[in-house]
Amino acid sequence: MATASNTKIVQWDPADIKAELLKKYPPKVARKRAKQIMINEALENDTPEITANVRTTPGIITMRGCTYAGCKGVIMGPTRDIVNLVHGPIGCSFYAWLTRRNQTDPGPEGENYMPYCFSTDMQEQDIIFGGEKKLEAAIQEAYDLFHPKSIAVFATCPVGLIGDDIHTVTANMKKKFGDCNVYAFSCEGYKGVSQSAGHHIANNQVFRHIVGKNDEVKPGKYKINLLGEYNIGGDGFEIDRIFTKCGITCISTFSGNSTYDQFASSHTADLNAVMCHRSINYVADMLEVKYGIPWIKVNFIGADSTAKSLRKIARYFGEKELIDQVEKVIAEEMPDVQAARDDVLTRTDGKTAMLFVGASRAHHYQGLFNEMGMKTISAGYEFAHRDDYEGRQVIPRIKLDADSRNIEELEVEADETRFNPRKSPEEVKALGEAGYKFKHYEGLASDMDKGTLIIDDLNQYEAEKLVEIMKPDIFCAGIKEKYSIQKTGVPMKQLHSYDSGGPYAGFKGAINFYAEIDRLVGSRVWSYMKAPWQKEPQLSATYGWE
Ligand code: CFM
Repeated sequence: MATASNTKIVQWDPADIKAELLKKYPPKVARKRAKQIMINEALENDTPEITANVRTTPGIITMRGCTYAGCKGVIMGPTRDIVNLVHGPIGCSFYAWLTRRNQTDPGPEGENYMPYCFSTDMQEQDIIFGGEKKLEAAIQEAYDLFHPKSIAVFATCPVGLIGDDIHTVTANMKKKFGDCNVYAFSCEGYKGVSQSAGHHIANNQVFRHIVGKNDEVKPGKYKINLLGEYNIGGDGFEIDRIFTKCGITCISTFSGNSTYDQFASSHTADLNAVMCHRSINYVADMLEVKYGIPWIKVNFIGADSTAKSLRKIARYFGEKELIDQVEKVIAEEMPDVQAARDDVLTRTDGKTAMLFVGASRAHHYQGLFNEMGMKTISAGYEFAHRDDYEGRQVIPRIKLDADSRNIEELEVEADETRFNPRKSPEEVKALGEAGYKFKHYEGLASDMDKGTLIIDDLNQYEAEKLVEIMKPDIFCAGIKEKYSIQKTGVPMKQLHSYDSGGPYAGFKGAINFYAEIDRLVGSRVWSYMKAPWQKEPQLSATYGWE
């Protein structure tokens, strides 16, 4: 196997780059941003502290989204048989209408409401006189048309501002229908500093209103839930293919390609495999406390990570039959991966990448780039918390601010009849002594090289500066960054929606990714593009404080 090379010599000093990024800011802003730009020491658990999950300074063009996006779009959006009704203006509704490219497979008979955009279409008069009646009518209309098993209501900013009581409306409708679970999410866009608050709100309500509703024991031997996989570009389909081949039964995915019943039955699984730690760790913790299901961190982005995660799942169950089958699957899948890797390595080895996505992916994709011999020289999250950078061991030291306290923490206790520890304390101890980690995420910093730059809540100005100075061979982020980066002459790959590509997860996904990145970093087309003012500057200006 080819190893990632370090042929590219680092020509810049990270401290100089940091100073350059901060130079244009007024002093107060510079001081604040300085705490969110970390020069990595790669000291594993002893990385310097980074400031994260704090408000963006007004005036800065952030890459972040809102709390409603995190709740409706991210966590609940991929579930196909729940009618997801947005209480708010049509713009908010339209925004979360499948723009994330989360796919689903209902089969020929299955219910699928994902292609619809359900909205109360709030108008000025609803803002003035209140929107509860309109919401009630919309829930009734959705029920009459579709008779779904569940209707979820999502609050947008104006709903919180005018004080519509969406929880009472939904509770009344649930009682009225009798055969349809109706509940609401107070996920107004302004509720938190980013999408992250929306994840937490969604986790709480799914746990409160759906998880544990179906005790029926599903067939299958090695039963897991896959948490934090959203089936963007078909990633979840590839992971399911691999699980099926290995003989692993996925009871519920939170929430790619999922159904209401999957959530309702998730407490019957024996292990929670957490892929995106940021968005769903709350459900993992609550399932453990209430039902005794342990959780482990996995990652199915990158063929090597996929193999590692499958082995980790097999080791948990500890049965030879599963361990052997997993090895067989890896041995079957890897030759094609290796051939594709060997092919691209001649062109991609030594090239560099920058990754700025919401959270997990800026970490997970580094392994995939490593497989191509590519180094990540700078990365960061839009909205992750310190533990996603520095590892979960810092959680007790994270200071809660008013914005975090604003988000409800559910008080969960062991279920009186259904709590069942899947592993005895002795078994957990034995696995732990053998180096097996439960309930742990080591974060991004420990996987990045010394001297790399880790930047929280990167903004448009800093992104362009960073690219200008460090000239990566590829920059990965989202649609808001795509064109401004391409204009700097650097190829850009969207890691949220995958442009129109994917899947990139699992073994087949890795092969797809190698091919696409190979083409992108090998193309010089963006560097030929020059705007007239780049060829010939016509105007220049300075800020007042300069
Ligand atoms: Fe988790 Fe995600 Fe991500 Fe995320 Fe997202 Fe996403 Fe993302 Mo866009 S749940 S944190 S809120 S891995 S939508 S599928 S790509 S920002 S890095």
